[in-house]
Amino acid sequence: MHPLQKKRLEYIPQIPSLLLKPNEVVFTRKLQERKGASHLKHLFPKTWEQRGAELVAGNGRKTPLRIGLFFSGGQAPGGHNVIAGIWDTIQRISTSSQLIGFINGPAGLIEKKWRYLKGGEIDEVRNMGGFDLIGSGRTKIETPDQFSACLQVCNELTLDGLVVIGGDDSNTNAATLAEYFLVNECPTKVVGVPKTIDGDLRSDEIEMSFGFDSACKTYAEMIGNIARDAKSAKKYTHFIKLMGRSASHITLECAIATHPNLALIGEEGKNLEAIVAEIADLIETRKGQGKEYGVILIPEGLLEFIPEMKALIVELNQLLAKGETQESLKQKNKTLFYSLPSKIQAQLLLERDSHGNVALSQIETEELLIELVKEELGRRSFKGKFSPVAHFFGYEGRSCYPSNFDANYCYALGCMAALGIRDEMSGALCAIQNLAQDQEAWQCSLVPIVQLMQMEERKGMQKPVIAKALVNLESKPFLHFAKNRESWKFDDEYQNPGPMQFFGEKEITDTVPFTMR
Ligand code: FBP
Repeated sequence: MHPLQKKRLEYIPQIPSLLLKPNEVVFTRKLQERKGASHLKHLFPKTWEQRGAELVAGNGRKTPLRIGLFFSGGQAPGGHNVIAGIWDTIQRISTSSQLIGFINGPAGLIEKKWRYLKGGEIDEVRNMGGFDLIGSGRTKIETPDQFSACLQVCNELTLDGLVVIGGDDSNTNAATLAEYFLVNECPTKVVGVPKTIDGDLRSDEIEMSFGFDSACKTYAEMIGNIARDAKSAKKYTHFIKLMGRSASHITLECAIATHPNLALIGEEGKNLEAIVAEIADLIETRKGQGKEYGVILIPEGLLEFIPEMKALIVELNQLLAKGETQESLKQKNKTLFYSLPSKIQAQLLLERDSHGNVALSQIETEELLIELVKEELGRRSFKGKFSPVAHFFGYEGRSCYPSNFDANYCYALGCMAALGIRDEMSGALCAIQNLAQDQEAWQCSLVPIVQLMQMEERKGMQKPVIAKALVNLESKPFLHFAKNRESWKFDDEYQNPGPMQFFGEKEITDTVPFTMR
């Protein structure tokens, strides 16, 4: 075993001491009024009324628990620590407690594919990246048969609780399952854990989804290296697409960490022409300074924010959901579609996932921009050298070692999920406030998922879903970025954060994301 792997396995996550004494704490409902859209009340009659809960001192129940869990959606560093946190907590409550892992995501629950998870194998994945202990999947639980299969499996396995470790779509699944179980008098409680490197599962109470910190640190290291290489070789303009399905949080975080020459933030809503002109201007001006190189960050979700591309994607989604083709597009969208390079056309038509999302990670936006910028420079009779290199950083950041922050955060989330189930909370998401502070200041609560939901069009129909948190253009991190980006364009203030650190000075090992501070 690699010595680093050995060292990481031995790392003890730092969490609020309260969470280590499950018998001395309880989740208690908060007194404040419930929040959330009242038009969802009829869809969630049982869970809509529920208020959030906070962890306070009290006598916790000591009876053994049987908990099932699954990972859902894309990998995010720290997932295994959620499992470790659940396991350790239920063992601290009673050594007769049992943990069941459903295999390959929600499909494992529907198809009754599961196995007991035991201490020994959990010890082997503590502080490790990936979801390989039980796998993950993107199946949406939506048909009446799927709901009734889930209920039957939870009843047969006599589960006290089910933990859904997932992002916005997966926790939408958690909310609908919780409601269905309550309506049908199934005793299994459903608790969610906020996972996604995209960082878009956020609210006033959910300061961050797990995995974002580790993924951004991995990408920032790579961007920093490329920037240094660009400045040394002085011959390439690097177009780097960064994962993060819709929101541009990852790009913003990495931009603040590395100071690229340009970082596009989808939420600014620029049209394609303006984006291409901005890049061409950058290249021309830098050429004037003798700098025929550069680094440009592109968020994976950019296309969905470009007004004309968004209209095209929305119409395509509707047509594909009805089994129709691009030939039925309205004229304006059709003209745009056929004006795109054929590779991009094919990528726009790729199969949607079971939640109706377009496969943005597969669309080569970086290549599209390179092509359009080449054309634009041609129109401007640009005389300099433009040698673009395209990169996509995505999967490399999803299963890396979790940072100390994610290792700690995930272990704490796992402890909370187990306690939430013991205290019979359902349809709630684990949330920790004050994450940027020392662990003893962390405040642990459960947020009703329905509070985070709204109606959106999916696969051509209005569906209740958790609203994705986009980059707030009024927020401190964005304003910091906006204030500095002009000088980053031309002054090459590249930062090189280097590899994520686990040992040594706390100010290097235990940093939290810039966009969370
Ligand atoms: P989740 O929202 O499920 O966490 O997934 C995030 C993500 O990594 C996105 O950033 C990306 O667009 C997508 O998954 C890629 O999905 P896939 O693994 O199916 O290619």
